[in-house]
Parts: sequence; C-alpha cells; structure tokens
Amino acid sequence: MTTAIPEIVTLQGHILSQQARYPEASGTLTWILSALSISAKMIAAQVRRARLNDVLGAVGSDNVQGEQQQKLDVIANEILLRTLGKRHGVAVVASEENEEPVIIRNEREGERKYCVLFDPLDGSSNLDVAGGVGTIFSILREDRRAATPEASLLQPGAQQVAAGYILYGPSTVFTLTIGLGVDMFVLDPAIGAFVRVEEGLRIPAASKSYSVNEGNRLSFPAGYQQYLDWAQRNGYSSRYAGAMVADVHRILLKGGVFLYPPTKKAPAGKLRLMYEANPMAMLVEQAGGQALAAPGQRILDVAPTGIHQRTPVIIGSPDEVAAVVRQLGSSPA
Ligand code: AHM
Ligand code: MG
Repeated sequence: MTTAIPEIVTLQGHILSQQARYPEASGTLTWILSALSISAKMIAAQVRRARLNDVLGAVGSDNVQGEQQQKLDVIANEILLRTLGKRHGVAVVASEENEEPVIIRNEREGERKYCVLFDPLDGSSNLDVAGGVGTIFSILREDRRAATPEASLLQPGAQQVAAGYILYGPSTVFTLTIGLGVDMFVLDPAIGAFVRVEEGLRIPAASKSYSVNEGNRLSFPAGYQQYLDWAQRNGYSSRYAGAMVADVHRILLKGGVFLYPPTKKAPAGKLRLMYEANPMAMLVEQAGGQALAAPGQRILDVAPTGIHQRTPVIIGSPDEVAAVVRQLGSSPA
C-alpha cells in the first residue's frame, strides 16, 4: 500500500508557480511579494516581543534596557518602507502612517512598475492586550499617464493586481490573492517559511454571525439598527475582535458579515478605502463573498479622490451581505 505524501508548498514556491503561468511576466511582482513576505516575518518577530521591548503605547518611552523605543506601528511602517524601497519595480509606496506617498526611484529600462499601499499594523490598540493585529496591502500598476505619483494611486480597487493581509495572532497567517482566487499560508517558525494551508479558499455562503462595534449602535443610520434587531431576533452571534484583519480572517474561514457603518462621529465610516477596504474587498470577492460600501455600491468600483479617504464597509458571506442590504433597503431612512 502506498501512502500519498502531502506536498509542502511555500509562499515563495507558490508565487513562482503562479508566475510561470504567465510566460511574459518579468518577475517584478514576485519580487515585491517576496519583500512583503520578509517584512511579515520581521514584523511578526517584533510583535511577539512588543511587551518585552516596551514598544506599546506612546512614542518616546524607554524599554527595559533603558533604550528609547518607537511605537510598533512606526517600526512596522519602517520595515515595510525599507524592504519595499530596495525593490526594483516599486514606483510609489503609500502608507496609512504617512501623510504623503513615498516616491521610489529604482528604475530599470522598460520595467513595469507598481504602487504598493499598506496599513502597516492594523488594529494596533489590540497589541496592548496581546490581541490579533495585522498588515494589509494592496498592489496597483503604476498609471504612467497620471500627472503626479498621488494621482497614479487614485485607481478604483477593481484595478488591484494583488492584495492580502498578514495576521499576527497565535500563528502568523499570510493570505494572498493575485486575482486567481485566495490562498493562505502559515509561518512555520521552525523553518522560517510560510507554508500553504489553503488553496482556492471559498468563503461559506452563509453563517449567522455579525461583526460590528455595537457600542456605536445608537449613532448608526436606522437601517443598520434595523439589521441588528433582525439579526438578534434570528439567533445571530456577535463576534468582534476590534482589528479588521482578525475579523475578516474569521469571516473568510467561518462566514458571517463585517460591518463598519457611518456613525455620527465618522459620517463616511472609519476605515480607509485604499489601505483597508479595497484589499479586503478583493480578497473576499475572490473567495466568493461580497464587499459593499452601501447597497448597490461595490467597494471595488469606488473612484477614489484622495489616498486617505474613508468608506463604510459591508463585507462577507454573500447571503449575509444580502441580509444587511435587505434591511437597509426596507428602512425608512
Ligand atoms: P487602525 O488602522 O487605526 O488600527 O484602525 C482600524 C481598526 C480596524 O482594524 C478595526 O476594525 C476598527 O479600527 C475598530 O474600530 P473601533 O474601535 O471604532 O471599533
Ligand atoms: Mg487600520
């Protein structure tokens, strides 16, 4: 009797085999994804030592050795800027942490260039309590016709060539799409490599679970309040990690819906279109889910007007997004 030996595929091997499907590909995107994988390992190592290094809370505190430390989101941002800044093919880098995009000039003749946008450490307040945090990234082709680097970034999410997140939780999980479905990798600390654990991941079509900051309920538009009433009457569970990466990760695997509605304090919602909503929308759609800014408004079709703009988010299993839309549609206002 022969036993089938399971294949071990690393993130690097996976990307190279996907690249091989496009003989005309120059390998530039592969290099960028490899820079993101290195950054993820570096940030994961820092996250694990955050309390020991005293990099929680405000910038300017001393660590246990009496050394000046930077906040971990600043450190994560610098790691990404440093690794991506050295890669050929990266034209512009934009981070939730920087007011202006960073222009990179590593030009090679005739090379196709990309813009990389990221939220270096999403949900960073979870760090103080050893909760899940993550990095979210989005990759666009440089728009050569654009007048300025910022203008080159202002493309709708439907133009993304790749998107993903890294969840720093009990394990470090790298979830990636290059538009050919969604694949998931877990960092094996023993060998220092991300190993594929899910190929062609599909989100469950339905699951009676919603994820929203219910503390804001009274300041949501009436339709969202009506949805929560309906969900509670129908036996739904509430799950909210307070970090979008952790919440969307759970929903990709187990189903449900994640909401960040408009509130009185944040009338356009809190989450950023280009660093959070677009990459998560691409992943969820690639897994068979839906991602809306409002009923009838797909997040990926929103034409951005500024790199830091915000958007409401309704994202998750197709049946659960439809249930939210039904309640929004039947609400008086
Ligand atoms: P951040 O990018 O400043 O960390 O904020 C984004 C985070 C998301 O991860 C999370 O879903 C949301 O903010 C939580 O906000 P709230 O505390 O209002 O529920
Ligand atoms: Mg964020």
